[in-house]
Amino acid sequence: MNLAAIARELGFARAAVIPVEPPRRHALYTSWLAAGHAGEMTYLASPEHVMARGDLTALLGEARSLIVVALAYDRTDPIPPDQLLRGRIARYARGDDYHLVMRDKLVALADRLATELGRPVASRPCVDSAPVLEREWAERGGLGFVAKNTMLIAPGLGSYVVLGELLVDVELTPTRDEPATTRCGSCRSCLDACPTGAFVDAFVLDARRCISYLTIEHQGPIPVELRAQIGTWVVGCDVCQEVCPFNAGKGSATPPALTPRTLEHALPDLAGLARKGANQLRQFVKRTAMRRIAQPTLLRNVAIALGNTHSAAAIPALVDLLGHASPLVRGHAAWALGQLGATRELDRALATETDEAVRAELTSARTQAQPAAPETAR
Ligand code: B12
Ligand code: SF4
Ligand code: SF4
Repeated sequence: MNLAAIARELGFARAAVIPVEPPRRHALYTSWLAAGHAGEMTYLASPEHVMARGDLTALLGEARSLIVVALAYDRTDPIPPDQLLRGRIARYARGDDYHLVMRDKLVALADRLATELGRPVASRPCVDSAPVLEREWAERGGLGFVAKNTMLIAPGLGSYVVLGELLVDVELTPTRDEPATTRCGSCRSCLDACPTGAFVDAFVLDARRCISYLTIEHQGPIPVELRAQIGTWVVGCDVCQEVCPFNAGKGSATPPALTPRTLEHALPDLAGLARKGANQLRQFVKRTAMRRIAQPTLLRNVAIALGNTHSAAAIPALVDLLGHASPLVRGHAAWALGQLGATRELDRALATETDEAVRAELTSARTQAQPAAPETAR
């Protein structure tokens, strides 16, 4: 049976096999949790989750092998045909939700395995939120190496890949079992380029400062001192991958489902997004990875991005967001208006706003208001 060929047929860029055995980096995971780097992602620290990450048989008792796969996603940035104020959505989130795409493909892989072996195969597909040390297993199987930016880099492919695993009750031939060495050398471009300084050290990320965490996982107000550094990222962040020399090439073919839906799903018109009603927003994120983000959280991010355009053209959309039902959205719209020096709009809102937290944001924004630039900038 040629597993690599089957995986390729199903659209996976790479596949590897590891025997079911204990991970070697579980202690690094628990020390990362102990340092508080997981922030509000409390599910990562639950005793069941921590235990299962150290024992693959907790997920499938009869597991004999772990197949780990990489799916490549589109790395190109479209060129907008207009001068609209545009935000940025991380590349992995621009097409269909990779969790769904990956799961379907892993189930298809299990079916193919059963057909090849002529017997039923007990299996468990895992992707992302499953308690699996995905990067370690990918490295162990020979898919690539864990880099200083903590990404799994597959040489020849780069890091714009998502990972998935299939546990099976079949003893398959392991693809590799020698330790991979990182190929970063003396490079530290990603560590220096991170806008929020989220790397505590090479290989160690404090999620609490990461734009990906702040825009997707973190509920509630974003710490004021990090808002300006978020730039125009609305969902996720790719900076530490954009600067990486291993991503310089064209990459591999991407399954059509993972290519960006539209220009708006890559570089959204921020004012247009700010003005979408609940149904339109639901439609916009439908079957994408963005569907997991609550609407007020998404609009909070849009408000910050609008403020970070430093363009007076963002003011009308922010005034609309000041009228949103969610105090979270209103508070961040206030901050953004402060960045744009929109003192008149802030004064008007202060005359009617009753929510204490929003009033505090308005007052602080009023104090710090900078004059707006007449030009538009991305
Ligand atoms: C929590 C989480 C996050 C958190 C924390 C990320 C982090 N770096 O820890 C946040 C929300 C910030 C995040 C962001 C992103 N994520 Co995320 N995330 C996860 C998740 C669910 C768990 C990761 C985790 O356990 N982190 C804790 C650390 C300690 O574990 P680790 O990252 O596996 O790190 C290992 C190595 O760093 C190694 N290690 C530690 N010290 C050292 C030292 C040396 C010398 C070496 C060699 C190794 C090493 O040991 C660790 C344990 O095995 C995984 C899915 C999964 N189940 O694993 C996806 C996952 C890591 N994320 C993914 C993606 C795509 C992203 C983003 C690119 C999304 C985006 N564009 O916004 C960013 C990238 C940010 C970054 N530089 O990591 C992909 C990564 C694919 C890849 N090629 O690596 C994963 C694997 C999901 C998937 N199924 O594809 N993510
Ligand atoms: S995803 Fe962005 S914010 Fe997070 S570590 Fe990478 S560069 Fe920094
Ligand atoms: S930018 Fe440099 S240091 Fe960072 S992951 Fe890429 S090669 Fe490694």
